[in-house]
Amino acid sequence: MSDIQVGIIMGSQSDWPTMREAAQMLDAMQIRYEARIVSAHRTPDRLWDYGRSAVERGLQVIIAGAGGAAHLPGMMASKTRVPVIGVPVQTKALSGVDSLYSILQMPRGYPVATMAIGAAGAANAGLMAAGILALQDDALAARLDKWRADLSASIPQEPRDD
Ligand code: RP5
Repeated sequence: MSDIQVGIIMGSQSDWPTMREAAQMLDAMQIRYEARIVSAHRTPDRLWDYGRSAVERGLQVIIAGAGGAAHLPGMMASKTRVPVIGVPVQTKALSGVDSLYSILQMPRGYPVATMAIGAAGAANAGLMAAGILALQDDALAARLDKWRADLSASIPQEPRDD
């Protein structure tokens, strides 16, 4: 069993600028992760192997991002009981609504926790993973609480004229 807690997977290199937001959040929370390109369409055997071995490798959360016909998060949820957080990557043709619907509408029995489209969704996926892991990790829970308090404190009371 490896010491990797979270697997970040994405359908393409072109998803990385979005999915890096999740990685940066995990870095900030000091969570151990790996990032891999695993395409449902282009590398289906890689997807299968990743899902088949996820439990035995000790992964606790999988963050899966894809765009367009975004089958990766749902297929991964079909293959492993490790919780899957889905990130719809923004697309040029349909602005990511295609990705969102592809990830969101799972059949009963195979849930994917679907985030918002794009960078905010990827960052929130990192935070969601942190919240799940914090249930069993007091030090991480303290880091997450501080991160949330710092964000709250950074919001000004009044708007300013720029
Ligand atoms: C999906 O197709 C990927 O997740 C990516 O968002 C999209 C486009 O991939 P590329 O053509 O940029 O490799 O599989």
